[in-house]
Formats: sequence, C-alpha cells, structure tokens
Amino acid sequence: MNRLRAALTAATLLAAGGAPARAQAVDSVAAERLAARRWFADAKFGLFIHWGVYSQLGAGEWVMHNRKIAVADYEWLATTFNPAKFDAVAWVALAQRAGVRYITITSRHHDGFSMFKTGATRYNIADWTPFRRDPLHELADACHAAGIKLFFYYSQLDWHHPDYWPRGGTAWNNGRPDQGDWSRYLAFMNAQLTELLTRYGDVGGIWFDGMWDKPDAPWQLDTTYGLIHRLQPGALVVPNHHQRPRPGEDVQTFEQDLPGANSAGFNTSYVSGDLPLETSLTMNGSWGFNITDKEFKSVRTLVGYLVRAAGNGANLLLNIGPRPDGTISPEFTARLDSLGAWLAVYGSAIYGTRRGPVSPRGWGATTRRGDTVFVHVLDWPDPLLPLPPLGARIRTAYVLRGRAVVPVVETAVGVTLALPPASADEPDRVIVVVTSGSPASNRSGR
Ligand code: JFZ
Repeated sequence: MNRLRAALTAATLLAAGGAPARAQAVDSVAAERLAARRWFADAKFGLFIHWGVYSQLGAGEWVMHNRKIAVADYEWLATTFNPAKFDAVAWVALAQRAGVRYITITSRHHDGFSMFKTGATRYNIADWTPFRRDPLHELADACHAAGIKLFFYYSQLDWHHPDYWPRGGTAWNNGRPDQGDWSRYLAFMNAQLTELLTRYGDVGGIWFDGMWDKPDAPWQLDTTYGLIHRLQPGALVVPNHHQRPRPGEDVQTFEQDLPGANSAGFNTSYVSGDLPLETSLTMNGSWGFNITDKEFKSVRTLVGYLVRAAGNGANLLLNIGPRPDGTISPEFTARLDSLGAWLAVYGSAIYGTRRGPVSPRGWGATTRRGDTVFVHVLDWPDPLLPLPPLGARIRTAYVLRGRAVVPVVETAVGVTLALPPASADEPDRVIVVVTSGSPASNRSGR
C-alpha cells in the first residue's frame, strides 16, 4: 500500500519533471514544515545544552546508570538541585556571541527528571526542588527576544518512571516495581510534549533520544509525531534513533560523527537525500557537566568540524554542559567566543549555504550559495590546489579574508587555484569562487 503510493508519487513527479529522490520532501508535508526545514538547513550552527540533576555529580548525564544509583537516592539528589546562578539572558547572550541560530536543551534526560514545570509529574524542577523556577520558560523568553530558535531534547528512555515497562537494554535493578503500564507511559510523554509545545511560544522542534533502548517497543511514533505537527506545524521532529528517517521526521541527525562517517559505531551510514542534516558534537568528551574531563577540542578543530559539517550539507550542534549552579565553565565560553569571532569574518561561507560541488576531502570542503562556491582549505601544504570541474564556468575568484584576487587555471579536466599562504591564525583559508551559473552537481532542497 505504501509502496504503491510511493510509486504513484514518483510517477507523478517524473511526469512533472521532478526527481523521484525528492518524493518524501513534497509528500504531504505542510508548507510550514518545509519552510522550517529550509530555515534549519540555512542555520548551520546550533548550541546543544545538557543540564540537569546529574550535573551536580560532575560525571556526565549517564551517572545514574553508570554508578547504579537507586531511584530513591537519585530522588533525594534532585531535592538539592538549586542552580541559583542560572541566568537565561546570559546564556542566550553567549549563544548570540557564538553565532548559533538555535539552542537545543535537555527538557528531560534519561534520568527522568523534568527540567520544566509540568503537570504530568511532580518530579520536576519547579515542584521538586528549592529552585522552584522554570528555567526552560526563562530560556524560551530570552531566545524569543534574541531571535534564536529553541528546540527541546526529550528522552523517550526513562530510568525513573515506573510505567517505563518492560524495561530496555540499559535497565538495572534500581528499586522500581517489576510491572508498569506502557500505554500510561506513552500518555505521560504525549502530555509533556503537549505542554512543551503550548506553553513556550514558538518551538523549533523536538530532539528525540533514547528510543534505541527499546527499538522494537510499540512507541506509536505516528501518534506522537502527529501531535507535534498538529500543535506546531512549523516544529521539526529530530530523532536521534540512529536509523533511516521515518515518515513524520524532519531532520537526520548524527551523533559525534559527520553524516555517513559512523566512526562512533552506532550511527547509520545511510544519509538522507532530501532531509536537512545535523551533526551533534561534544566540545570535550562529555555531554553533561564532567568536572574531570579536560579533553577540550581546539578552536581549529571545532572550526574544522563546522566547515566539514557544512561541506556535507549538515549543521553542527555543538554541546556545552553547564555547571550545577547555572554557570558555564570558561573552557566552553572561550571556545564559543572564538567561534563567534571566526564566524563574524567567515560566516558568509557557512550560513545559508548548501554543500558544494566537491564533496569533503582530506584538504577541506566546499559550500555554495547560488552561483558562489566557497572553497574551504583546512589542511593543504602546497601553493596550488587542484579541484575537479565545478560544473560551471568561473567568473572570478578571491580570498574571503582581504579580498585578494586568486589566480585560476580552468581546463576540461578541472580547476587549479593559487592559494594565499597559510597562517597560524587562520584555520580555514576560504576562497570565494564566483561562477556563471548554478553548478550542475548541486542538489536543491536541503
Ligand atoms: C545519547 C544519550 O544517551 C547521551 O546521553 C546524549 O544525550 C547524546 C546526545 O545522545 O547518546 C547515545 C545514544 C545511543 C548510543 C550511544 C550514545 N548507543 O546506542 O550506543
């Protein structure tokens, strides 16, 4: 039945001169969502925030599982959570300085503790802790004032809720009853998602995680995705399930990997041809605050990830793990400030681009906007850079920083650029190549 429908859609598109690969993007997806997907593909850079009760132990967001903490003990820990220095306006000011277009924050992680005021459980920051405030509400207000979109990370896996039953692959004997009502759990999640999509103004989307704990459970995704799209037609569903995208989903996200690379071992090598893409990345080795993890990536490495993500047509969702008092450690803020300073000069080669005519290489990557191709040279020792044909004649080429003309040799077999000298303060030499027409190898859509 689905296959018949797909075949008919493809046939219609072919008759109309369209490409069958784009069938999913145009197949019954509301105009608001298609526009939101384009906005997302233009955005290119987001800030991921992992913050919760676990931050207090300074050992990452999986500490409840890793240390086999009992539900009752973790519940006590939650009663002491009081991030008195939390300042949503300061967080958003940092995000703005960094040049991110959106923030994705943990509304509820696997520990099951809700970081927002909810009527679905008392186990939430406003009702369970001395803090009493709703930090997500404050963050939503600050984001809206600054023109930054807010996405909510939402865990489908829950190590606390009694109705998360039967339990999944990460379960341990933590004091929960050996019974539960799965349909009640689904109703609980849908009730919370309804709150998140009706009380916080315009939401960028929901970033789902944890389904992989019980991949074959009856998640009833159609119901949940339908609810989201009904409540906010422009909200995107971003699933971190490490599988091929399903109907109702809007973005394919890759964890700790560029699209298709799968060095982490749990991503899929399949890359969607029509959905926008995203790569989530830790700045050190941890998502939640980890007090001993000092393995911070250098600014040069982070610029490289942003550029290679863009060269793959993907956004970079770069993570910070704020401290339990609500402050953000200087290792994070310094790197975000440096990335913002870099984007202030080179942002035109990142924002609003799609992947370029030459797929990412060892030396770097290409992006493009309209007739302009940006050649990002990250690592190349020689004065000349040979490229395959760009698919359109070159009108002019120049160095983005300083605008010096770049000599170009164009032949039938390719293009050679004469590069400016590398310098220690420039992680990415960007050559702006203006062509006389949209390069043939461009894909539209994402
Ligand atoms: C998931 C979360 O578990 C993690 O805490 C963090 O929020 C990250 C962004 O997303 O990470 C995963 C998910 C699945 C696997 C590994 C890490 N897996 O299946 O091996």
